[in-house]
Amino acid sequence: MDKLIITAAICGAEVTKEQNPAVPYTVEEIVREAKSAVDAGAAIVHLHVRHDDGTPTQSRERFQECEEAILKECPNVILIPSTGGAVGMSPEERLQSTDTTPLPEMATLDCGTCNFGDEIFDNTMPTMRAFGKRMLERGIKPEYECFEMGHLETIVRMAQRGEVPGSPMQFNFVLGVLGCAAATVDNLVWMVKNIPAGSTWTATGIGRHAFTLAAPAIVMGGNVRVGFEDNLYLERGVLAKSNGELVDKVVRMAKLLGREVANSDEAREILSLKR
Ligand code: KMH
Ligand code: ZN
Repeated sequence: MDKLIITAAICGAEVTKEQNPAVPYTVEEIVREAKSAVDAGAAIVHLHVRHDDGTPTQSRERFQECEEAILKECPNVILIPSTGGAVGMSPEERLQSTDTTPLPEMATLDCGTCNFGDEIFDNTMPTMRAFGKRMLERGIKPEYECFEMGHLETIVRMAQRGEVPGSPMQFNFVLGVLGCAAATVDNLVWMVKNIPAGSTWTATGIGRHAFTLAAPAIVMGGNVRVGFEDNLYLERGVLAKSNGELVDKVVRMAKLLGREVANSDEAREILSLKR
């Protein structure tokens, strides 16, 4: 079994300091949280950025500033900037995160429209095609975000048609978003059974499912994402003081279950990234 790749989703677009004071907004706070996650064992940082007041933004300049600042502190980390942004942003706005210098090695590509709490997260087929085209042209490897079973079937078909980058594909199964597929082991197993041979995958459990989905992913040979974007608590009633604490819990789980943790270069090898 390959080593375990841990991704830290350090910021997200929706969570706030009112919910957990350690949620980062400023460049300095984002660097602090990225470093805490990498020091704890994360090979990848999934990045959203904010204005200083916490408002989510997909500004190219803000991504550039944050990525440069993170890479100064964590020169080897793999960054996966979001092209999902926040609900309601236009595709053009969202794609700015694929415009930085150097280009990101990877970026998220969301695989279908879905409910997102009380709102709609809009990812039409033309939007997905445009994002796929951009990543094909720029050699950016997508991490395919699947919130629903149909998302997986759709993106695999689009890859077969050459509309988005194909084999080897990297999937992130984000389970437990209100309005989407639940964070159950059954759903995770269904997803994993339906990916093309040679693909890699990550499991992300939302809220209290962060660690209950991490455990099966570790034993099934998948990878794990945790972080404030997905979950603010270390355990029931205990807010995490940093993203590093959430990553450290996964590292400890992996150790207990006998799985080694990959560093960023090992993760590049597993994900077939060319640097
Ligand atoms: N903020 C969510 C609406 C991604 O990063 O690509 C979308 C999201 C997915 O976080
Ligand atoms: Zn995200």
